[in-house]
Amino acid sequence: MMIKDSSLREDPDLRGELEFLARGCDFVLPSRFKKRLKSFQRAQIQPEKKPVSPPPPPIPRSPSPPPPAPPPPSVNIPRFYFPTGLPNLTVNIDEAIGKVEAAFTKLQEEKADIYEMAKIAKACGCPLYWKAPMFNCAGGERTGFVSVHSFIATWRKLLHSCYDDASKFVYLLAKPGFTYLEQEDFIPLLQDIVDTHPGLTFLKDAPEFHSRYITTVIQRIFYTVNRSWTGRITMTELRRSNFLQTLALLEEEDDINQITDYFSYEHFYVIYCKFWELDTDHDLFIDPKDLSRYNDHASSSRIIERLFSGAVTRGISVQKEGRMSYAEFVWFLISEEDKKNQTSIEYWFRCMDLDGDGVLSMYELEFFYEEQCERMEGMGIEPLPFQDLLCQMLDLVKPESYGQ
Ligand SMILES: [Ca+2]
Ligand SMILES: [Ca+2]
Repeated sequence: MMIKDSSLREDPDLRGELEFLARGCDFVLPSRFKKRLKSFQRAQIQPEKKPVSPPPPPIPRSPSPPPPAPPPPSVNIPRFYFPTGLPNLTVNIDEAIGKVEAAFTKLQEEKADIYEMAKIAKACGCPLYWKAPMFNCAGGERTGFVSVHSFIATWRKLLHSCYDDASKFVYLLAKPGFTYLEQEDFIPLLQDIVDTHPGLTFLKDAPEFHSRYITTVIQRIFYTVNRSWTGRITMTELRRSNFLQTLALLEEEDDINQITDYFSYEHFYVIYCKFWELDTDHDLFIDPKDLSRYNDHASSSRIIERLFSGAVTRGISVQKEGRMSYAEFVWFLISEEDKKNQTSIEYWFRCMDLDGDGVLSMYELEFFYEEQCERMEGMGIEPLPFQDLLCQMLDLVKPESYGQ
């Protein structure tokens, strides 16, 4: 039996069936039926054309919002990222606060000045030399003392948001709301160490050296701890370093020269004297000519040029004026004296990576070797040809791709 297409469309029952099928079905249809279904679907999509009336002007409308994202699968992933340390539920904050309050009751008018802050730091269970940052964070810097109320408010806030030493230390030292430490944030801490550490009492009569010592220690801290070279020490960098442990050691060791990391006065003295010798006009800056005299002209003029090019220093003043500050000299000296530490390796790598592509090419190595060869020839020593040296280096390093 043949059914005409037109009669098919008129049949309400069949139309309903077709509409149902057009919505989607998953049983197999005879091919003839499929063809009809297709033409029906097309008719549904394309509304009948009315050639007489002009099309309506487009109505500007905002794009419809995207459909809401499907709800996330209900899998419980335990929290694994704790930027301020792992919360310790066994710590009783009220008990900790009680101890601090008790320490304050022993003080006149329940106020602490910077000297009495030592007792408060110990009542808080902190290393002694956290006292100045604690004092300043609670507003002591402005008024010359901290009251029990202002300190407890600060300390309670800290205990509720910081769960390990690194996060507490950053909270105390950083500018309000910051999660990293910049160089100047360390000044009050170090000034307090200069003022109160028994190993530095002789500095009392030499205030002009306070800032030099403080600058040196800050540079050493950033040289070792700020492995990202950003000028900002993060909590993660602090946790990976030995800085907080070293700071805590200061309290037990009266001879500051025993603390060879960061704080040694002898180390400062050596670094500063070397700088003083080079800085003949004592304006606290040296130029390439001054630096070339370091260690009996050991550095080549090409590497010195790179040292002043901004490859290993920050700030435009250096590049502009071709001079190196005392702070930058500290970095140079540590890198020069200890070529094995990570920062030192990166320091010299940056100097030699002329095009800054993160790879030392044969050309870059040859560029620096060339000048040393000339100098050796000048001294009557026959230098090793670069090719031979290169072979030795390639054997040693075994680079993944040849020539890099
Ligand atoms: Ca100078
Ligand atoms: Ca390169």
